[in-house]
Amino acid sequence: MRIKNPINPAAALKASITAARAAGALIRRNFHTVKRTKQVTRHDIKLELDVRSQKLIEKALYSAFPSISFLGEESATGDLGAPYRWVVDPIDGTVNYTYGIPHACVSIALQGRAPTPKAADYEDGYQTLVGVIYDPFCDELWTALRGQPARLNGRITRVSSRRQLNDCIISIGFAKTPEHLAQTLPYFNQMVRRVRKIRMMGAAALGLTYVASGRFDAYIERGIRLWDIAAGGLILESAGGEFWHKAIAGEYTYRMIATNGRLRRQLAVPD
Ligand code: LIP
Repeated sequence: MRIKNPINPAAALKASITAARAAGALIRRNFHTVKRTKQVTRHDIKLELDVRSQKLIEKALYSAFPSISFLGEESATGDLGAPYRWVVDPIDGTVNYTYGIPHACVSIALQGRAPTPKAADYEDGYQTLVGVIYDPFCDELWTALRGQPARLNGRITRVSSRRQLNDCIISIGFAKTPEHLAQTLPYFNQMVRRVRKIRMMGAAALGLTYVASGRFDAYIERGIRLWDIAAGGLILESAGGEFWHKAIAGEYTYRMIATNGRLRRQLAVPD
């Protein structure tokens, strides 16, 4: 499928960086303020600030690209089957942020309908063209344009070259539902004996960028959502890594094995 009036990826990257930095500043400014919750469940918290951050990002992106639809963690606008869509997590790591743990970020991806089914990254026919992840606490900005090397604060960044699990630090995420927790615990139990260390950081987008920059050698999570992984997946692949993911039950829900490109067989998760 050929898209009429293709979007200029470099211009989309510029607009995404501006929006990510603005949302990052909002998140940073409110770090020590009382957090107003919008929704609290057994394993998750949603803040009013999640909505404010998303509104700020949506406004900034809309002013630059009024025709592109918007799929955010908090809400969606426009035709989500359109040739292009933004996929945004306004605060990834909200529970960390709520508890005053400075490990959270903004994640912005631009996706387009793939020209052929083979070129699609996701089962619904989309591919990620631009990825931006900004950590306002470490002032770290990861960026990627499809087909170009990934960058951290402007410098090319690469995955690690470790091949043996017992040399590796892997990250495992525990999603929000009792089912995903129950499915992940036996895997955690198995892996903790086979790797150097396991880290559970609570922000999927940073989990992917940490693999992209060789800090982790792999990151695994079941029950993760598209807005948590869209930008990070492109950044990881553009840094030489492997971003294996598969749609599972639930809207925009996936299971994922993200690695430095040398470990998936050793990490394989039974169905
Ligand atoms: C979080 C993810 C994390 C996962 C949490 C939650 P949020 O995203 O980054 O990996 O384990 O359950 O989904 O809700 O902070 O944007």
